[in-house]
Formats: sequence, structure tokens, C-alpha cells
Amino acid sequence: MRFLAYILLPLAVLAAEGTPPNIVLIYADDIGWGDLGCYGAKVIPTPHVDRLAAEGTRFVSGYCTSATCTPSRYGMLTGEYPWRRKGTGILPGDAALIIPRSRATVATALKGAGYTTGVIGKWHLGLGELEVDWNRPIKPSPREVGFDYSFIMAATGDRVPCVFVENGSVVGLDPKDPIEVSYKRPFSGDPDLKSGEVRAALAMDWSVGHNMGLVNKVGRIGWMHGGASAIWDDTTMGDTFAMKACEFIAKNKTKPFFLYYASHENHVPRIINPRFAGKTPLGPRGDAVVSFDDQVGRILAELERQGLTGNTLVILTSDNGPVLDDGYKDRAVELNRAAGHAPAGPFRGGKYSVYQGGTRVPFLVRWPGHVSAGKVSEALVSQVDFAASFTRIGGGDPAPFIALDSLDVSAVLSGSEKSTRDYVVSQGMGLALSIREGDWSLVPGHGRKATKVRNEAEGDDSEVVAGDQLYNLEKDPGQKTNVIAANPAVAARLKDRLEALKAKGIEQPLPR
Ligand code: NG6
Ligand code: CA
Repeated sequence: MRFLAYILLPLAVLAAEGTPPNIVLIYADDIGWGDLGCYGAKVIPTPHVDRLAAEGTRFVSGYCTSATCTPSRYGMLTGEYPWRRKGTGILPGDAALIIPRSRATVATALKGAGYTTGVIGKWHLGLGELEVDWNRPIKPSPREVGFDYSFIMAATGDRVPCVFVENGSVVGLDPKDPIEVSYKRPFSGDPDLKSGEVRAALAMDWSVGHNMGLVNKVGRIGWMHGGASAIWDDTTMGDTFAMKACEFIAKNKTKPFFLYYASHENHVPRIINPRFAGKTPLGPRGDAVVSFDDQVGRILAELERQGLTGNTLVILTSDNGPVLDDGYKDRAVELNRAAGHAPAGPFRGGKYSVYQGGTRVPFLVRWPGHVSAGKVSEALVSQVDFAASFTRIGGGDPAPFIALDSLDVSAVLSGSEKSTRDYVVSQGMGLALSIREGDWSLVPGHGRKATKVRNEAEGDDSEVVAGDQLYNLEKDPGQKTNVIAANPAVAARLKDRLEALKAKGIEQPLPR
């Protein structure tokens, strides 16, 4: 009994005893609940992720805040629901940093608690102020919001500039070949990606959007000129990020560190390393998940090599639900259909959606001896809770985050408490919100026109406009049968709760 109590010491207790763990947050991009072996994927081999699940706890009701990237990352790092703030939607690649320097983030809090902090991978929270000059040191960058080290792409793989930025400077830039970026118009001499001849020569054709600038024979959003020596290689991006993560771990092994590893897999364009080609019957989209798994394997191996496995809390989750055709012709729709693969698992919707598939994502936690191993947890947890929970685990004061929308769920993560959170709010596109309480999910109707999103396989949210919907997720995880007529009191309670949460503040401009 004594032994058991010792091995499952609550996380916060351990931090209080003065031995806070390293925290490695592995963040996938657009990888759905159903895309990983440990969540039931049959045709995507993910041995490293599955090992993490076997050695830790697999949450089946883990949520990101939003069904797209920028808001989920904002919510996760600040502990505040992004829908409270204007300007937290999907950002262009030349956007200014949207987290004000004055704001506490999970990184500033952990840094304050003595951690060395790093972010590697996809940023997508903006950089600089107003117009960024990519040829000079960029400020503010992740450093100004708490990260001692950063090696990032500014936005997404499908947005220019297609370069890495390390500690505020573009990597490999030749000053004689400066970078120019435009989100308004092409530079003179840019090819017309709508012309058949140009399209025929692309490494991967576009299906919607992605027909502005041409980089590495792939159409992107926005145009860029110059910077030839700095342009990334799409096929080695995963290797580069994983290598930088391993270097960060090795370099900082002697004192607590926080590593936020934001993989680009499997966001579009899915131009992955040829060694992963054909690993799944799903084409580039499935093979990109295998590439993600490879990155996870390398990070876990580096922790092991440095003797840090036992003292490192590893969390793996995703920024939003899955999407098949997200603007490039990579055959995801037809190949998924042929293989019978369900990227969102049993849930309705996917990326962009206010239904479960948009925000209910893979969610694994491992810390040997402190987090139950081989366990499946039904507890409701949200990434908005990371700010308070990680701060608590790291020995800092979570109160500023708790005053926002973050809850300290550290005892739930370790398994020493069953649940803390009894509701979770999910954001689809724009201000479309849904709320889950226990097994009930309320998807309120709204007067606006539905956002027609391109997510053919998972459907769009047009039905949401029609009126309020209530689902019982235990009986109907796929949200097929609206049971609002039979349960008006439940619907009213959830609606009131959502309204009360919204009343705490919405559409406030971000204070600078
Ligand atoms: C959309 C893009 C999509 C993807 C998404 C952001 C088009 C037609 N669609 O606007 O390809 O880039 O933005 O994805 O351009 S996220 O995961 O970073 O939120
Ligand atoms: Ca995403």
C-alpha cells in the first residue's frame, strides 16, 4: 500500500517537494482522434505513440479549445479561451504576434519557476509588430512570451515565408538575397498557378486556394521573393524539427526544461520524406502520421538516452481534428474511403467543426511512477488547462490562469483524482461554440450563415444554423440524433452555462 501511494504521488505534491519534472508537450497538427493506433487506427502504424499510451494514460475525452490551429495554440499557451479575443483566428504568415508581451503564458510561468523553455516547430501565433522585416532580427518573437529558445516556422507549411526562424532570425539567409513577403499581390515575374501548364509541373497540385506563390514546386498562400538559401526543404522538415528537439533535450538535461514540440504533421502540404511513402494505404495524409510517429520515437529515444524518462512528463495531443482535402490533391478523400479509415474515430465533423470531431483529439500523458500506466481515462480535460496544470506541476502559482479559463487538472492527469472539469467548450470556425457537460453536448444554432468549410469527408456545419441541437454522447457519440425535444431542461441548463461563460468576456481586444 505504502509502495503504491509512493509510485502514484500526485504531480503537484512532487513539485512541492522540490523535484519538478521536465515537461515535453508534443503537439500534432490536424491529427484526429482516430488517426493513431492506440485510438483504433487499423491502417496507420504508430508504434512510438502507442508505446507512450501503454506507458501512460490515454484520455478519451481530451479536447483542444478550437477546431483550427491559431486559436487552439493561443488557448493552450495563455489559459484563456481564444473566442474571448478578437484576432485569434487562423493567421496569415505575416501576422504580428497576437500574444501581448504583458500576458502570462505557460512558458513565462514555467520560466519563472526555474525552467528552461523552448518551442520547436509550427508557431502560427504571429511574429513581430505590424510589418515584419524578415531580414532583420524579429521582435517580439517567442522569446518575448516566455521561450528561451525557439526554432520555428512562422505560420504553416502552406503559408509563406517558407523559412525557419531560430531565436528571431531567419536561418540560412544570405543578406544579398533578402526576403520579401506579400499577402496582397504577386511579385513581378511570379508564375500564374491557375494556368494548366504551370499546374502540370507542380510537385503537388492544389485543389482550392494554395495557388499564389510557388515554393519548392508547390503552391502556397501568399507570395515570397528572395531568401533562396533559407527556404526549407519540405521533405526533411520533420527530421529537422525532431533533431532540434533532441538537441534541446541533450543541452538542457541537467535542470528542468519545458519543451513545446509542435510538429507540422499532418498539415498540408503533405510533402513528407520519401522513406515514409507507402507506409499506409492512405497516401501522403496517412504517411505523414507515420512521419509524426517517427518524430515522437526520436524524442522518446533522446529522453531515454539522456536518462530523463523517469523525470519527464510527456503529453501528446493535437491542435484540431482531422481534415482530408485541405487544399491539395493528395488523394486523401478517395484513399481514406477505400481503406475505410475514420480519421475522427466515431465522432462527427473534423477540423473547422463545432461537433466533437473538431476538437476531441488524441490526448496521452506519461510520467513513469506518477501517471497511471496503461490506463484509459474518461475524465474531461482541455488543453486550456495546460497553463494552470503545468504551472502547478512546475512549482509555480497557477492562480493567474485559473482566473481566466484554465483549471488545475494535475491530479486528474496523474490519475489520483477522477475528474475536476465537468464541462468543456469547443470552438468551430469563427464564434461557433458548443458545450459538453457530462454526456450531453449542446450545439447551439446561430443566425449567421454557416461557414462552408472544405471538409468533404467529415461534412460541413451547415446544419448548425438550423437551430439548437442536443446530443447524448454516451448513446450517440456520432451526434446523429438531436434529442433536444425530449430533454428541454438539459438543453436550457447547458445553454445557460455557455451564456454565463461567454458573459465573463467576449470579443475584448487584446490589451497591449
Ligand atoms: C485554411 C487553408 C487550409 C489551412 C488552414 C489552416 C485554404 C483554402 N485553406 O484557410 O489549407 O492552411 O487555413 O490550418 O487556403 S490550421 O491547422 O493552421 O488552422
Ligand atoms: Ca491544425
